Amino acid sequence: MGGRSGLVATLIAAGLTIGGAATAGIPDPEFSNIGNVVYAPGGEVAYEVTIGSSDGPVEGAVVRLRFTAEAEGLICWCDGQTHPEIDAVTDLNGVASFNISAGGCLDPALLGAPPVEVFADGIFMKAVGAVSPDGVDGAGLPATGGWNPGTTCAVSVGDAVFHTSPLKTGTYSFCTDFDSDLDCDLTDAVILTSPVKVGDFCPHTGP
Ligand SMILES: [Ca+2]
Ligand SMILES: [Ca+2]
Repeated sequence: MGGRSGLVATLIAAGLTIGGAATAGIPDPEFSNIGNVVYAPGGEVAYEVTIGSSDGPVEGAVVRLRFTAEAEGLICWCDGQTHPEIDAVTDLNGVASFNISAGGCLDPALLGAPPVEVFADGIFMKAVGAVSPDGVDGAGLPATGGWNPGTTCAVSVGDAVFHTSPLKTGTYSFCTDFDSDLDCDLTDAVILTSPVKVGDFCPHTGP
Protein backbone atom coordinates (compact mmCIF):
# COMPACT_ATOMS: atom_id res chain seq x y z
CA MET A 1 0.00 0.00 0.00
CA GLY A 2 1.46 3.39 -1.02
CA GLY A 3 1.92 6.38 1.27
CA ARG A 4 -1.10 8.25 -0.05
CA SER A 5 -3.58 5.37 0.06
CA GLY A 6 -2.20 4.41 3.48
CA LEU A 7 -2.99 7.90 4.74
CA VAL A 8 -6.48 7.74 3.26
CA ALA A 9 -7.06 4.37 4.93
CA THR A 10 -5.93 5.81 8.27
CA LEU A 11 -8.24 8.81 7.90
CA ILE A 12 -11.17 6.58 6.99
CA ALA A 13 -10.49 4.35 9.99
CA ALA A 14 -10.29 7.39 12.28
CA GLY A 15 -13.51 8.76 10.82
CA LEU A 16 -15.33 5.49 11.37
CA THR A 17 -14.15 5.35 14.97
CA ILE A 18 -15.39 8.87 15.68
CA GLY A 19 -18.65 8.17 13.83
CA GLY A 20 -19.17 4.95 15.80
CA ALA A 21 -18.73 6.71 19.12
CA ALA A 22 -21.20 9.42 18.18
CA THR A 23 -24.00 7.15 16.96
CA ALA A 24 -23.49 4.40 19.57
CA GLY A 25 -24.56 1.52 17.38
CA ILE A 26 -27.59 0.19 15.56
CA PRO A 27 -30.81 -0.50 17.49
CA ASP A 28 -31.05 -4.18 18.37
CA PRO A 29 -34.11 -5.84 19.97
CA GLU A 30 -31.81 -8.11 21.97
CA PHE A 31 -30.37 -5.09 23.80
CA SER A 32 -33.63 -3.15 24.09
CA ASN A 33 -36.38 -3.11 26.69
CA ILE A 34 -39.90 -2.68 25.33
CA GLY A 35 -43.04 -3.38 27.38
CA ASN A 36 -46.70 -3.04 26.53
CA VAL A 37 -47.74 0.49 25.59
CA VAL A 38 -49.44 2.31 28.46
CA TYR A 39 -51.54 5.48 28.22
CA ALA A 40 -54.30 7.41 29.96
CA PRO A 41 -56.82 10.00 28.73
CA GLY A 42 -54.94 12.88 30.39
CA GLY A 43 -51.62 11.87 28.82
CA GLU A 44 -50.00 11.91 32.26
CA VAL A 45 -48.90 8.27 32.28
CA ALA A 46 -45.48 7.96 30.63
CA TYR A 47 -44.62 5.02 28.40
CA GLU A 48 -40.86 4.51 28.23
CA VAL A 49 -38.84 2.18 26.03
CA THR A 50 -35.09 1.68 26.13
CA ILE A 51 -33.24 1.17 22.86
CA GLY A 52 -29.82 -0.39 22.93
CA SER A 53 -27.20 -2.01 20.75
CA SER A 54 -24.24 -4.26 21.47
CA ASP A 55 -22.34 -0.99 22.11
CA GLY A 56 -24.78 0.19 24.78
CA PRO A 57 -27.70 2.67 24.77
CA VAL A 58 -28.57 4.25 21.43
CA GLU A 59 -29.01 8.02 21.64
CA GLY A 60 -31.06 9.96 19.09
CA ALA A 61 -32.95 6.96 17.69
CA VAL A 62 -36.43 7.69 16.40
CA VAL A 63 -38.81 5.25 18.09
CA ARG A 64 -42.06 4.78 16.23
CA LEU A 65 -45.18 3.13 17.63
CA ARG A 66 -47.43 1.89 14.85
CA PHE A 67 -50.95 0.85 15.83
CA THR A 68 -52.67 -1.72 13.63
CA ALA A 69 -55.94 -0.98 11.87
CA GLU A 70 -57.66 -3.34 14.31
CA ALA A 71 -56.25 -1.39 17.27
CA GLU A 72 -57.23 1.91 15.67
CA GLY A 73 -60.86 0.90 15.74
CA LEU A 74 -60.81 -0.17 19.40
CA ILE A 75 -58.73 2.47 21.18
CA CYS A 76 -60.45 5.53 22.62
CA TRP A 77 -58.24 8.25 21.08
CA CYS A 78 -58.42 11.64 22.71
CA ASP A 79 -59.06 14.56 20.38
CA GLY A 80 -55.74 16.01 19.24
CA GLN A 81 -53.69 12.86 19.87
CA THR A 82 -51.65 11.84 16.82
CA HIS A 83 -52.21 8.27 15.58
CA PRO A 84 -51.77 5.57 14.28
CA GLU A 85 -48.05 6.41 14.26
CA ILE A 86 -46.46 8.12 17.26
CA ASP A 87 -42.77 9.04 17.41
CA ALA A 88 -40.30 9.92 20.17
CA VAL A 89 -36.51 10.24 20.19
CA THR A 90 -34.19 8.43 22.61
CA ASP A 91 -32.10 10.40 25.09
CA LEU A 92 -28.48 9.70 26.04
CA ASN A 93 -29.61 6.69 28.07
CA GLY A 94 -31.44 5.24 25.07
CA VAL A 95 -34.83 6.05 26.61
CA ALA A 96 -37.73 7.31 24.50
CA SER A 97 -40.66 8.61 26.50
CA PHE A 98 -44.24 8.89 25.23
CA ASN A 99 -47.21 10.61 26.85
CA ILE A 100 -50.15 9.31 24.86
CA SER A 101 -53.70 10.54 25.46
CA ALA A 102 -55.98 7.56 24.98
CA GLY A 103 -57.84 4.73 26.67
CA GLY A 104 -58.47 1.03 26.18
CA CYS A 105 -56.76 -2.26 26.94
CA LEU A 106 -55.68 -4.42 24.00
CA ASP A 107 -54.53 -7.90 24.94
CA PRO A 108 -52.79 -9.48 21.91
CA ALA A 109 -54.25 -12.86 22.90
CA LEU A 110 -57.73 -11.47 22.18
CA LEU A 111 -56.85 -9.90 18.83
CA GLY A 112 -55.85 -11.12 15.38
CA ALA A 113 -52.33 -9.71 15.87
CA PRO A 114 -50.43 -7.67 18.46
CA PRO A 115 -51.94 -4.16 18.32
CA VAL A 116 -48.69 -2.17 18.31
CA GLU A 117 -45.46 -2.57 16.35
CA VAL A 118 -42.40 -0.76 17.72
CA PHE A 119 -39.61 0.42 15.43
CA ALA A 120 -36.33 2.22 16.14
CA ASP A 121 -34.71 4.08 13.23
CA GLY A 122 -36.94 2.01 10.97
CA ILE A 123 -35.78 -1.32 12.40
CA PHE A 124 -38.53 -3.58 13.74
CA MET A 125 -38.02 -4.09 17.48
CA LYS A 126 -41.08 -5.79 18.95
CA ALA A 127 -44.85 -6.25 18.69
CA VAL A 128 -46.64 -5.49 21.97
CA GLY A 129 -50.05 -4.99 23.57
CA ALA A 130 -51.54 -1.87 25.14
CA VAL A 131 -52.90 -1.14 28.61
CA SER A 132 -54.58 1.79 30.33
CA PRO A 133 -56.12 2.85 33.61
CA ASP A 134 -59.11 3.49 31.31
CA GLY A 135 -59.83 -0.22 30.93
CA VAL A 136 -63.60 -0.33 30.53
CA ASP A 137 -66.53 1.82 29.41
CA GLY A 138 -69.45 2.96 31.56
CA ALA A 139 -71.06 -0.48 31.24
CA GLY A 140 -67.92 -2.25 32.42
CA LEU A 141 -66.99 -3.57 28.97
CA PRO A 142 -63.34 -3.68 27.82
CA ALA A 143 -62.21 -2.55 24.36
CA THR A 144 -61.89 -6.16 23.21
CA GLY A 145 -65.34 -6.96 24.62
CA GLY A 146 -67.38 -4.56 22.51
CA TRP A 147 -67.02 -1.38 24.54
CA ASN A 148 -68.55 1.94 23.56
CA PRO A 149 -66.78 4.81 25.32
CA GLY A 150 -69.04 7.35 23.60
CA THR A 151 -67.76 10.92 23.37
CA THR A 152 -65.32 10.76 26.29
CA CYS A 153 -62.43 8.50 27.23
CA ALA A 154 -62.59 8.39 31.02
CA VAL A 155 -61.12 6.78 34.12
CA SER A 156 -64.10 6.41 36.42
CA VAL A 157 -65.52 4.23 39.15
CA GLY A 158 -66.05 1.34 36.73
CA ASP A 159 -62.34 1.34 35.89
CA ALA A 160 -61.37 1.39 39.57
CA VAL A 161 -63.62 -1.63 40.14
CA PHE A 162 -62.22 -3.38 37.06
CA HIS A 163 -58.62 -3.02 38.27
CA THR A 164 -59.20 -3.51 41.99
CA SER A 165 -59.59 -7.27 42.04
CA PRO A 166 -56.23 -8.11 40.40
CA LEU A 167 -54.47 -5.51 42.56
CA LYS A 168 -56.12 -6.68 45.76
CA THR A 169 -55.50 -10.36 45.21
CA GLY A 170 -52.21 -10.03 43.30
CA THR A 171 -53.69 -12.13 40.51
CA TYR A 172 -52.13 -11.43 37.14
CA SER A 173 -54.40 -9.67 34.69
CA PHE A 174 -53.01 -8.37 31.40
CA CYS A 175 -55.04 -5.15 31.53
CA THR A 176 -53.91 -4.19 35.05
CA ASP A 177 -50.19 -4.88 34.61
CA PHE A 178 -49.31 -1.29 33.64
CA ASP A 179 -45.53 -1.70 33.93
CA SER A 180 -45.31 -5.03 32.05
CA ASP A 181 -43.47 -6.91 34.79
CA LEU A 182 -45.97 -9.77 34.67
CA ASP A 183 -47.56 -9.16 38.03
CA CYS A 184 -50.20 -6.85 39.45
CA ASP A 185 -48.88 -5.16 42.53
CA LEU A 186 -48.19 -1.85 44.24
CA THR A 187 -46.31 -0.26 41.32
CA ASP A 188 -49.37 -0.83 39.11
CA ALA A 189 -51.64 0.55 41.82
CA VAL A 190 -49.50 3.70 42.00
CA ILE A 191 -49.82 4.24 38.24
CA LEU A 192 -53.59 3.81 38.55
CA THR A 193 -54.11 6.05 41.56
CA SER A 194 -53.67 9.50 40.03
CA PRO A 195 -55.97 8.98 37.00
CA VAL A 196 -58.65 7.53 39.30
CA LYS A 197 -58.28 10.33 41.83
CA VAL A 198 -58.62 13.17 39.33
CA GLY A 199 -61.30 11.41 37.29
CA ASP A 200 -59.06 11.56 34.23
CA PHE A 201 -60.96 12.09 30.99
CA CYS A 202 -60.76 13.64 27.52
CA PRO A 203 -63.12 14.44 24.66
CA HIS A 204 -63.31 11.74 22.02
CA THR A 205 -65.31 13.07 19.12
CA GLY A 206 -63.22 11.87 16.20
CA PRO A 207 -62.39 8.38 14.97
CA1 LIG B 1 -63.23 4.03 31.49
CA1 LIG C 1 -46.97 -4.91 37.07
